[in-house]
Amino acid sequence: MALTLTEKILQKHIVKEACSDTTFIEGTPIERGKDIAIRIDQTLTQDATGTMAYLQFETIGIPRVKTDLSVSYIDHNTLQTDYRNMDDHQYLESIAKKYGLYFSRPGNGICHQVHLEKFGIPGKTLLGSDSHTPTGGGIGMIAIGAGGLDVAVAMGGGAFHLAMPKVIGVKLTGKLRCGVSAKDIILAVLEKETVKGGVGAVYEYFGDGVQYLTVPQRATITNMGAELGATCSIFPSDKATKDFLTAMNRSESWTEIKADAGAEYDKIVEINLDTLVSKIACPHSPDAVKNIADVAGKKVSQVVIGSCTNSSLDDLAAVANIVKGKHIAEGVEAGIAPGSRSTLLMAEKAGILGELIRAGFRILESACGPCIGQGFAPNSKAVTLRTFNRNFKGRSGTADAEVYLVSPEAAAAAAITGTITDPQTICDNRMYTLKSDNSRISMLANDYVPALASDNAMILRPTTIEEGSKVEIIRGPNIKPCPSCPPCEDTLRIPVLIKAGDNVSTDDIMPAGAKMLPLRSNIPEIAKYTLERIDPHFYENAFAIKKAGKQGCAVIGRENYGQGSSREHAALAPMYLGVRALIVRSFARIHKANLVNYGILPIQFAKPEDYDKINCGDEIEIKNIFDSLTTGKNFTIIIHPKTGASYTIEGINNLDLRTRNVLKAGGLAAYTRSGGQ
Ligand code: MIC
Ligand code: SF4
Repeated sequence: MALTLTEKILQKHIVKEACSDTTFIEGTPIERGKDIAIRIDQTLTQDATGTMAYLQFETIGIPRVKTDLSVSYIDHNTLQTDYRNMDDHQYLESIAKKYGLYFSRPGNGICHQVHLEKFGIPGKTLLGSDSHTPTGGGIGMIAIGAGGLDVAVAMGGGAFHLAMPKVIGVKLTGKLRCGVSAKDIILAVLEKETVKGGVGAVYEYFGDGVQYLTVPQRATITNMGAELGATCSIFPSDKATKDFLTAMNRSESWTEIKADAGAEYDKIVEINLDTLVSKIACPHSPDAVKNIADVAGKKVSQVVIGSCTNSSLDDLAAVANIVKGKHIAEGVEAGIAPGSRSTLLMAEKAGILGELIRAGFRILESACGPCIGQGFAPNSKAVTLRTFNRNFKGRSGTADAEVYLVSPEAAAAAAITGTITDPQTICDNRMYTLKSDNSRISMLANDYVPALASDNAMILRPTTIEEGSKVEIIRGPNIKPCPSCPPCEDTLRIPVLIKAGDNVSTDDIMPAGAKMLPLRSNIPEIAKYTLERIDPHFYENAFAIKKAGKQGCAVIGRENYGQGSSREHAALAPMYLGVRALIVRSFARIHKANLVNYGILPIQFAKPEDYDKINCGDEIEIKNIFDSLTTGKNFTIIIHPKTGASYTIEGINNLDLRTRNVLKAGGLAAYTRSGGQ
């Protein structure tokens, strides 16, 4: 039977013993929506989610990670305004040495960019405690973002559980024109599919147009599959993949993988690259996409190039081409953060870095930086153009800034003109044509590249078990144990403290940025900022209920609740404050899994209009919870309004058996301790 690439890789990784249904037959499509468990070959963590992940991993009590390869990256918390960030770095380094992980030192680059360059292998599975882990799909991996606890379980050899996703085919035809780039492809997909179009789906790219895209370009596209809400996105592994791996001195990692001829997709989205134009995502959502020509002329005060989406050598070269011989326009501040140390070295060697400095770019560290609100915040009411993947309100560090997401070419064009400019109008100027592929610059076929690309001096290799056994874990005073979840109860009667709208992001639930990131290892402290963007009094109200020894509280949301980051702090902190149930119209995938891991009931309204009836301050009573979790029956919820008569609504119980058992056990840690798989 003809299989999609996604099915082929997932089938090879099914762990039958861990699935509730063990009837999979190799070569036959797995029923969509069916709960599956897969073996994880590689894991990655970054420092902002890593400390919690490793605190959990330590409790598993094994001497060494059980994956083929696990990497701990330092790339998020590099501002270091006091001891706390570096304390975290030291904790993570000592953990890596004790348990046999690779350790990518601060300065080595952004996890996704480095993983692509140094570790990604076509056909393998990768689980990462960061929502942009699907970047690895650019090299033909099934690469999935998850909460730290799920990654800890995978490092301990446990399977990763997910519902078999739908496979949406994206057919690319033709070739990108000058000035149009990979970023425009994914923005075009977002324009069609929206930020919730990908929930429960994998986007698989195919078609004649694929061959002309380099791996870094493909990775830009798979990276932003996270913004579609997708489980992951994937490209086949072909000649371009081989060229990339060869340039990285890793040709032995290459294998060809592709979908079978005649593979059937659940749906097909078509993008014709011959006619695609430059796009822009407008404030404050990655799917608020327009043709850049429609907003051209708007004055810009800031431009930032970088992030795991667009910080490869390809991207830097594209920028250098456009700014060559010119300067950053007066009134604009421009910054650029190369994605990795290798990229920086290669850009230096090719003369690209010098060109950027000459043009007036401020060179930022190879790290997440401004993408997560760590420095380079825009001015008040700024119009800032960024090559990043998210433009949620306030994420830049400036609440009233207007953040637009664009390609490196469009960012460069705005940097020199001072206004939003369609790069197609100025794209004939190419100096750094490392290899001409008609549309874009490629890092391939450059004899200086492999030597620099294989410089691994800033990656510590795994220790032996014997070496590891002698390592003492370094724990700074800000690293506090992960709080445990309350036991599951049969009846909950709890007040609604927040009623939120659509697309609440994890940035809204638990903000990031320079002030918050040092608190990532300290839940009682970080909990003080929970949901503050929606209700500044949430912490004190929830904490008062907790202190009074009551059962806790509930939060109501609409569509796509919890979109964005994988940070489990957005579930852990609410759990710590006593949130026991979330009732919404729909959830984002990773956040829903994190809620379950921390014992919070994720319930969906059976009738969407019931959302309109509930108000803040009403009490909800959820009855017979054990029965619902045992049998899979829907939840019965009695609403006791502040005024007026009580009424009953139904909550959908679409949780698979294992998820229900995790909730019954009071969260994943308790479930795992009790022997659950
Ligand atoms: C993000 O882009 O929001 C982050 C910061 O990388 C997060 C992880 C985190 O919150 O630490 C993500 O995408 O998962
Ligand atoms: Fe870092 Fe931004 Fe990428 Fe998140 S999206 S991993 S903060 S660069």
